[in-house]
Amino acid sequence: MNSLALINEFLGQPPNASSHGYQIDHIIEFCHWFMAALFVGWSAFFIYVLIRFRKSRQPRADHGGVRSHVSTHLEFSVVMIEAVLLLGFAIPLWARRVNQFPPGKEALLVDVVAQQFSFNYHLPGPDGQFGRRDVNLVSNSNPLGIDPNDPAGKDDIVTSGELHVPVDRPVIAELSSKDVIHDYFIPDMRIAGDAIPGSLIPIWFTPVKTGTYEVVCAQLCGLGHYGMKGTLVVDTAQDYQAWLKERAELAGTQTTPPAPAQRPPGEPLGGSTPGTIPPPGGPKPPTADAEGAGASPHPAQQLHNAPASAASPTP
Ligand SMILES: [Cu+2]
Repeated sequence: MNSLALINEFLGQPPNASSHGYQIDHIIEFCHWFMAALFVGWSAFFIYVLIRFRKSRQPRADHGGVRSHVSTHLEFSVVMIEAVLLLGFAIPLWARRVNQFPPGKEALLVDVVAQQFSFNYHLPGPDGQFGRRDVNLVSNSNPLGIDPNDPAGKDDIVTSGELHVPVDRPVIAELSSKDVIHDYFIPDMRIAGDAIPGSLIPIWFTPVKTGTYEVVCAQLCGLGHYGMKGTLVVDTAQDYQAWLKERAELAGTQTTPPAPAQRPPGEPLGGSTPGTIPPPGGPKPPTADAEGAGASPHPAQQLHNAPASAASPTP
């Protein structure tokens, strides 16, 4: 489905690649045209008033004011259009996003654990079970703290930076963070969600076009925020299976998952709080390993078993 998207294109919005994105694009496009009409209308009215009520023509102020009801009707129409936009389009679209998750069996489940300054992915592997994650097991070589003694975690896939998903299959991503608040944003998929330490926030989308898309962090999360990017590759079903196989083989040959991304230039060394540089001679900040690992109890397990409606985040 193609839509007239002149303003969206003008604003630099990339083409949509998800099943629900067209609706979002329609709303954004319509709102911009509506605001443009309002801007032109109110500007014309303002200029008319300046001329019509100029001092030379109206030397004495008329305290009776306007007697015509045109402006009242206009204002009522604007309120009606805005109410229709909000109640008829925006709220139903939002409700579908947060309440109507696809069944866990149909969807691809992935845990996204953000950290300064990269996104880690945890996939359950062929058994469909996520291995236990423990904050105390987090280390540079085990960035998600996966318990090596949990049989469910033996076939799990951990990757950083790049995620592959199959086309035309819903993806449920459960977001959490190891350090500060990040935001997992895939502009082409028209989806974003905050990754908050101590919270599990599920989002879902269905990619409809194969390709390589940019993932960015949309919360100012530290000095290296500008470099917090990743890649989402939407594969055909065969390519996705091949990627899974490759990842599984890689996991077999190397006992440790890939190390987290290096700190981008500009970020102070050490596990200090983002954006803060410890004063000279001050106490040493704790290392990143000692902090929360986003290793929430077991992120996706509840999501798999819970009814779809229960998977929505509570405000
Ligand atoms: Cu971030």
